[in-house]
Amino acid sequence: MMATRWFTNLLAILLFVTAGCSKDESRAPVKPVETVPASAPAAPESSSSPGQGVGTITGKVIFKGSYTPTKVAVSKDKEVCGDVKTDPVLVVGSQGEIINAVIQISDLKRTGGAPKEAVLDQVKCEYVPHVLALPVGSTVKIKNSDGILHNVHSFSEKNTPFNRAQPKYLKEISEKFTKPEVISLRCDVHGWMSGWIVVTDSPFYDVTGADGSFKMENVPVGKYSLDVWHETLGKTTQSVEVKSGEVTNVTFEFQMKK
Ligand SMILES: [Cu+2]
Repeated sequence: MMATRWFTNLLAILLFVTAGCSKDESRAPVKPVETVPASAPAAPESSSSPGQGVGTITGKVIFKGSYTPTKVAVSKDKEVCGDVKTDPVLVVGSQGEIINAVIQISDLKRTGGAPKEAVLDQVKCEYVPHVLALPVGSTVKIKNSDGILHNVHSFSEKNTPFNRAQPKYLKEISEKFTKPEVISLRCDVHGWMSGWIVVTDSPFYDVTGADGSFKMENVPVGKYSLDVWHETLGKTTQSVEVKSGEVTNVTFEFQMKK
């Protein structure tokens, strides 16, 4: 009889302890995901050999001529998207500054360094940023801050294309890019939404800001081809020479293609 009671007590203690454990596990705090801001400047992943010396390349991308941006009427989800959009395919500042041009040194190839984890958001039915440049092997977390249905549709040849619906409850989807390529993004729900992901194998690249400027630091001394790409204006190249401890300034000028 004593043995039976002892066994019953033991069983009760075991049940109590087990219940306590599972309760604790369910309360385990969820660690927040850390992301790198999409606007983080390109890190100099290719280090120069000791004593070789490094320099800086700065510059601007400028539009010559007059340009009036195109307005696009919003046809649905106006409560989130607004009534009208400025078409982001070409945005020119008051002094001709071109935003969202991608600059890279085309004859230096990436030899190492960690890929990035970048963020591409959808805000008021626009891709933010409109142009995202990142190194080969990087992952992009595509967010939907709008709380309405978007559809992220990529157009690429070297990287596997994807076409993913992103309803309001799907806050984040993740895609990895393994080949250098310029990739177009569209939303099948909102026809005016367009964006670009530029995957580069160059260790030195940048995207122009609102003032049309770019900057690359710690570039090993040497002569290089500097490429610029813009989604509407096309591509062009200039030769640059980087000298130790000096800043090389470059200006790219574009005109509307005829
Ligand atoms: Cu959309």
